[in-house]
Amino acid sequence: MTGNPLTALLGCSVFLLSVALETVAQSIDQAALSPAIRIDGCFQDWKGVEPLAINERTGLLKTLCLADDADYLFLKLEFTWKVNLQAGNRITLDLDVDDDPTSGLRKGRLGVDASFTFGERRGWIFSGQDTLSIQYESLGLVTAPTMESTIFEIALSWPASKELMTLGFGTKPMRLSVADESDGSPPLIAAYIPQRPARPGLPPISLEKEDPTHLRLVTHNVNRRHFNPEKRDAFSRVYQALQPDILLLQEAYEGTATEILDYFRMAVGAPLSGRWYAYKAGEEATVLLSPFPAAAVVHLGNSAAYILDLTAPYTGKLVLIALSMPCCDLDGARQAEADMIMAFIDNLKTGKTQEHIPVGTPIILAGDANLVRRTEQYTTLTMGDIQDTLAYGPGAPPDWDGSPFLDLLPYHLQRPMAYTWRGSGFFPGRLDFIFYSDSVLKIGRNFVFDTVGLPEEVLSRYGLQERDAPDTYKHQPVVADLILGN
Ligand SMILES: [Ca+2]
Ligand SMILES: [Ca+2]
Repeated sequence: MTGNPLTALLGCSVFLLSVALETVAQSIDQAALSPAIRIDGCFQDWKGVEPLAINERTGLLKTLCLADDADYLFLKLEFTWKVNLQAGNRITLDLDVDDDPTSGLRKGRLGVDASFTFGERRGWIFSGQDTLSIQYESLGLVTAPTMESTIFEIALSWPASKELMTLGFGTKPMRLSVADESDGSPPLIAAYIPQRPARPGLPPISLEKEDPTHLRLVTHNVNRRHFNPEKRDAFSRVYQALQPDILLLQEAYEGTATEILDYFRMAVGAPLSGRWYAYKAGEEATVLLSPFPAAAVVHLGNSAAYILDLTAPYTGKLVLIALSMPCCDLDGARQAEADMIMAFIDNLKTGKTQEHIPVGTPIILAGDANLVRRTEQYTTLTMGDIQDTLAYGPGAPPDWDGSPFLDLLPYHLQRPMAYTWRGSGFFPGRLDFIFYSDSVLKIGRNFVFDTVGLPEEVLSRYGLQERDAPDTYKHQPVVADLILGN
């Protein structure tokens, strides 16, 4: 875990637990064949998978591990220093999918049938006399973590490309190479025979809360799409299926809070019946819809804090910080906002703000944190470490027991992935997070909601169409059922 020790401490501990439960019924042999890799930026799942290629000399590349299952080829790449996998590098994967130097582009003893340069986010398929320019979709590429790291895990989908399927990708021995084309260092080269084991332990898919007393929080960056008439049916079906009790939107610029509540009330129907409250705050138009009145709403840059007065059968307060942090290359602004948010929480807990909360009040950060580059922002949001201590104070571990916030790390229901954003150009990424005070709050069912690839039976059970989730927006709804009280 040299790449991201924090992930090991936080979100990945949840992962360890769930893997332990899932794998309990497997025989040792099955477990060895099928390590149940999940593309989540945590690497305990690779335990026992030995590197097939090692570079002991200088240079960026260190080790390459490989694994596979029925659906994916998995790579684990370790580097000597931290990189952004999606920009500013010339790390290139060459695939000889049939281990045949006579098919594809000849490179040493490889006949390269597909090539992909991660830092340029593009590649090529060499098919007969044709060279096809490709982007990540042609390989079904998913990588993690989305932030900078010294270690990454990568999935390629076996059937993503017709050309590679024709060559027998995933059905025969293959050979591959990972090179740093920015220097002349030797590539990591490995031969591999896919085993294609069935992935164990996917439970039956069910969207309902496990208990009616749980409060379902759904967070979703809708980026102005919520009032688009062409999107209305997809939004309606998605939210009728998810039945939110607390709906947190980001970038819901159009409309007042009440207009947005009315829109979702009409679109979604029953779950939003009764008395509901609607608030809108923050430079990036976060909106909170819930049956609870807010004792205070505090602007925190693009983000905002909502301090809710819970009503029967719940008691006390609930602090919800809607994350909508500055995007993309804006590392400095994103860090400043993370600092401001964590300083606000520290001040709120220690009675230094106008608002007051009882000791032990659950605190949740949820939304689009846009963590696509530097890792310090993640450290700030979990550990409470503040970078600009002159402006915001020293900071402190944010949970009531002096521990960090837990990173919930929800997964897709139908695939071993944790990404929450899927668009063109950049690879699918984990941009949306739920961090929370786990010393005083438990979370039940939780997942990243995607309709693509859900079994037909599940789609029809919930009245969904397969394109509904991407037809709302590139960000996916993230769902967490809060277990409040005793
Ligand atoms: Ca993993
Ligand atoms: Ca070949």
